[in-house]
Amino acid sequence: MRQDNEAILVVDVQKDFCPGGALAVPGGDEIVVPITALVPEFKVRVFTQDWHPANHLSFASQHQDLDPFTVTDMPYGPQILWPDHCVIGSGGAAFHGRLDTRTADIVIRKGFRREIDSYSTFFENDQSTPTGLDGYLRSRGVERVTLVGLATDFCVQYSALDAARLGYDVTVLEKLCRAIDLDGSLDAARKSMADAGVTLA
Ligand code: VGL
Ligand code: ZN
Repeated sequence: MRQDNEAILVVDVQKDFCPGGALAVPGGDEIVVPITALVPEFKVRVFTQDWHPANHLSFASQHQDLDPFTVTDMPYGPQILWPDHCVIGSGGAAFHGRLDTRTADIVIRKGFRREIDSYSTFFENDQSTPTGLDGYLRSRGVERVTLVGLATDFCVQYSALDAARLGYDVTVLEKLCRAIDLDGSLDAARKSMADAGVTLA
């Protein structure tokens, strides 16, 4: 059993990020059963869910003449455009069927504002709109967080960087994460996380 001040963050283990889903991460389903086995070791358990309205502006379908996996400018900076995914209430937005969600203390949803994408589970991509997770963890006395889930180079990375910036002691369990790896984004993510003092285990 882990200490009282340690939390596990299970990031976006949803059907759309697993093989067969709308934004499938290679091997995404391989981590589900081991994550389910690991969660009960922690006293504080947070699951997150990417949760977008059907007209979300991170979807290429909302931009004329732009294809998925290209980049556009949003008021808060460059934004990669994605295939439609994790649409609120859709089957693809559901957690993977082999993830035991009964063990979650809280589920944090993010990306539900049409105009702002959210990779981090702490702040949306404008880097100022909070999800409430920091307040939740602080009020439960959490000082150390362990991250697992999807995708290593997007939601896991940005969550880990924000957690480090907020003063948590952060570990990413790479074996229980999988990456999208667009144009070297996995290597870049590993370097950014290491530079920020995140432990890659
Ligand atoms: C994610 C791309 C778009 C993720 C979410 O969970 O890593 N990636 N939305
Ligand atoms: Zn998304």
